[in-house]
Amino acid sequence: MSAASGARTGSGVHTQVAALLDRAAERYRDTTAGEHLTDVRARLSAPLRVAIAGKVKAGKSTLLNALVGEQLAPTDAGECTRIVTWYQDGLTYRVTVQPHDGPSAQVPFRREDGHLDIRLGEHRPEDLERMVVEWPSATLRAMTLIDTPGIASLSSDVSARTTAFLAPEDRPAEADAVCYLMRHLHATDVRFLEGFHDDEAASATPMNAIAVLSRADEIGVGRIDAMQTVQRIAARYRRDRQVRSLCQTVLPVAGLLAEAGTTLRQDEHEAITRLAALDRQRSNDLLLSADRFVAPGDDLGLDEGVRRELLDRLGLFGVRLGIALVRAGSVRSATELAGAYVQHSGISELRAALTTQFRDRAELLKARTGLTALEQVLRQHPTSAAEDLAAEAERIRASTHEFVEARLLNALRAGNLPLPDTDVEEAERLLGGQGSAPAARLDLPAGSPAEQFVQAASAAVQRWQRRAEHPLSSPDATEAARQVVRSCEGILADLTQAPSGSPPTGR
Ligand SMILES: Nc1nc2c(ncn2[C@@H]2O[C@H](COP(=O)(O)OP(=O)(O)OP(=O)(O)O)[C@@H](O)[C@H]2O)c(=O)[nH]1
Ligand SMILES: [Mg+2]
Repeated sequence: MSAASGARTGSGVHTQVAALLDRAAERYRDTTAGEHLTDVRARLSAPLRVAIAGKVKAGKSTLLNALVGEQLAPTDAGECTRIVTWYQDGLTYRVTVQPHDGPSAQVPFRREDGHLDIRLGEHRPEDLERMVVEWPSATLRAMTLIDTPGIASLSSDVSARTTAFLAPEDRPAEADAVCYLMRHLHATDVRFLEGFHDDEAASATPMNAIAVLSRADEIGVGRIDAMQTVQRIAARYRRDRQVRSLCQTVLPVAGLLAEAGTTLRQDEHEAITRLAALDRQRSNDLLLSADRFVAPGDDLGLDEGVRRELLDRLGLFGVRLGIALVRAGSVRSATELAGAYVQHSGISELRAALTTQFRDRAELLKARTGLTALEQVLRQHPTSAAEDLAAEAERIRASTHEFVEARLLNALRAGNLPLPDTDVEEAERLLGGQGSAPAARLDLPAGSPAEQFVQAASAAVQRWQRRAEHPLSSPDATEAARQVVRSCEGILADLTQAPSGSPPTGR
């Protein structure tokens, strides 16, 4: 990693919070608060925790499977869908259940047709606080994914379990960030997103949330241009003030298509090819609805069971898309068809957003969770011996530039600063709103020569310096401009510390 890659943005605050938590754990040694602080400290070195949340049947588990590239999370109506389940990287394959009361226990599991089949035995889902699936996986090495039961469901105790997990009242949230799935934007979705925000300065912060318009292929009623329609809807949400103040971005994703793409089998490609060979009139009739597609009939060369399975795996849109691609000669093998499904699904864009918005700022997000946890302990177990810790926590929040950037981004997104729209857009970018890497901040292609980065950063410093000194600017706008200058100077400092000629890499 070059000096330009993150000395300033990530590790500064992380190191400070780690040192503070060490001191706090020592101060509270031999107490339950001390034990808790030791756990909180350990979280700083573990992968970022991203929860996947949303209403019942929003497509959470399917999306998780698509991200991991394996069918780990159950997508049927089985009892396991009612348990908060952690999927984390491990040295070996192991499934453990953690009851609310009592010791954790390993449970047996097996792979069946690619699915992970977990046997709970005598454990009842409602008695379990969580289930942990350890699975060696590159995706999970970068971030632990937490599948949560659907909220606002008929079964209110299941909803309550998820809400208590994501936004607990008496302890810090277990997840550092959330990927929230919604099929349309409803009031309950808005309430949920508001609830997840941490209590920092009592203002909602969109930094730790990404919204996904899920089951995107269904929004355009399965039409072949469904994904374009849904792209337009997502773009509209992204411009919406309320949505912008609640999450980083809104992306449409057809998780089912992505899951099928990452796990497509040869026989599925063959079935699509056979359907593509049908007379057009015949196939159009067949694909009018899901019911028609699986209706009994044997003149297709594909029996009913196969069609039903194909529909489960691809949805009507996926079947139509596959047939169109095969007919157009755009795909000639199972691998090419799999690639096309992945590409159409929007999962790559989501992955990129998870990387720039969450993974690249994992240290800041984790530091924030750590600080919130510490502040809670200090409030719940006040002691005069810990007063300096509270002061230090406050100092880190108030003056560490990463936190200042986060607060400013938040205010900009909420429309709370009197700046023209074009300035808001540029300020957001320079503060890391599109990703914290220098390329994202300066809007340059990632591989650009170092001089170009220096030039762009210097020009931005000058531009925002002038804004900060403008006599007619309001005090808030002046302060915001000063902080943007600080961010740009930080980028410059990192750049000039980098070995000469080396292009800046991601933070
Ligand atoms: N067409 C289509 N169907 C999907 C998509 N994602 C999920 N589904 C289907 O929707 C149903 C629910 O999917 P899940 O992934 O289990 O949804 P969930 O949000 O985890 O559901 P709960 O955990 O029960 O709340 C399944 O039948 C999936 O096949 C998608 O992108 N497109
Ligand atoms: Mg589920």
